[in-house]
Amino acid sequence: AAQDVLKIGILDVPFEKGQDKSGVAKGPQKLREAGLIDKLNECCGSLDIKDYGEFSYKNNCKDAQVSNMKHYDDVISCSKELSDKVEEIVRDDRICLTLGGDHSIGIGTIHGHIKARNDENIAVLWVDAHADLNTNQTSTSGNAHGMPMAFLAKELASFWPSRPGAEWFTPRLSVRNLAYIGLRSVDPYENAIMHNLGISYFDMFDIQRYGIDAVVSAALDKMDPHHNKAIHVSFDIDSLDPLEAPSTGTPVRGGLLLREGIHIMSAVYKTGRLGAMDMVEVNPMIGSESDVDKTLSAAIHIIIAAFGRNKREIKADMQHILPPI
Ligand code: EXY
Ligand code: MN
Ligand code: MN
Ligand code: MN
Repeated sequence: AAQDVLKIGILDVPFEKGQDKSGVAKGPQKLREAGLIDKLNECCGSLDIKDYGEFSYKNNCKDAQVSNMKHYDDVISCSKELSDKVEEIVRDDRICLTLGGDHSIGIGTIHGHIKARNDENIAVLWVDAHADLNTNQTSTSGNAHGMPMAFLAKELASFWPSRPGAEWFTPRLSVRNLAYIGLRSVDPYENAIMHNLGISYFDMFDIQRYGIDAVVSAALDKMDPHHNKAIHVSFDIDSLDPLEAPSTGTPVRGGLLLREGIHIMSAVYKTGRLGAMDMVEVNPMIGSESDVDKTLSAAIHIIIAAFGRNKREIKADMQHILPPI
């Protein structure tokens, strides 16, 4: 059950070297300027928010590289320190809210979360238009933000014969504890891996057919059949339709409505087991001013849903101001 006072830790991760477009590193600052923390406090009842500020890392493996993975050295150095930071926040008994940054930061946040709680105790809900399941050998772009799930997965460890500079890293996430929602742009190798390993996913077809409420409960059942794990939600804003969230680097049409994104996070909140959440790929340098405002506001709506904003509270407020019958 949800606690009375939710303890949250917020961390900004302005990392953008997992892809080619500049601007996504400005996501965290713009989310704050758009009023994220005030809105959390206004809309989510009593919260205990600790601000961990802006994360930074030192590149301690400048010579490390693997083929076809751009800025491998930065991705590895950032992931190492980020995983320690997220571990610390979770051990502080706070729900860790990480503001990205591109999606390659999921390597560090999920690894850190697992270090804090152990492999079998965490389930990952990856909300995304993309599966982010490429290895450096299957990627057609060489962009690390298309690879974090493949990097983390136990079952794919043998596809990464060497990971120089990543001796600290053990792939500990089993794909049995993973579910996707929102997929609509999956590369052929990613598709083969998903089917070979039997990964649970709910694509736009499923959402259209069954509705978001049924899809999110099916996803929660699949990744956590006994309903006892801490849930890590990695929310890529490009899961939303570009009409709802245009300011992102790899938009794909035909996506989630904002209302559906909110519903996913409300359902996760209601489990009482949200352990960490990433909000990634918000790029305030893409699109017009109104595109950017729309995207920031969508991301904030989704985050406040994760921390308990819901319709019922709005109804309760309304009863206050309506004249008695
Ligand atoms: N699958 C493509 C690639 O690997 O390059 C596109 C990946 C986009 C990843 C975005 C952030 O979710
Ligand atoms: Mn580099
Ligand atoms: Mn992604
Ligand atoms: Mn994506």
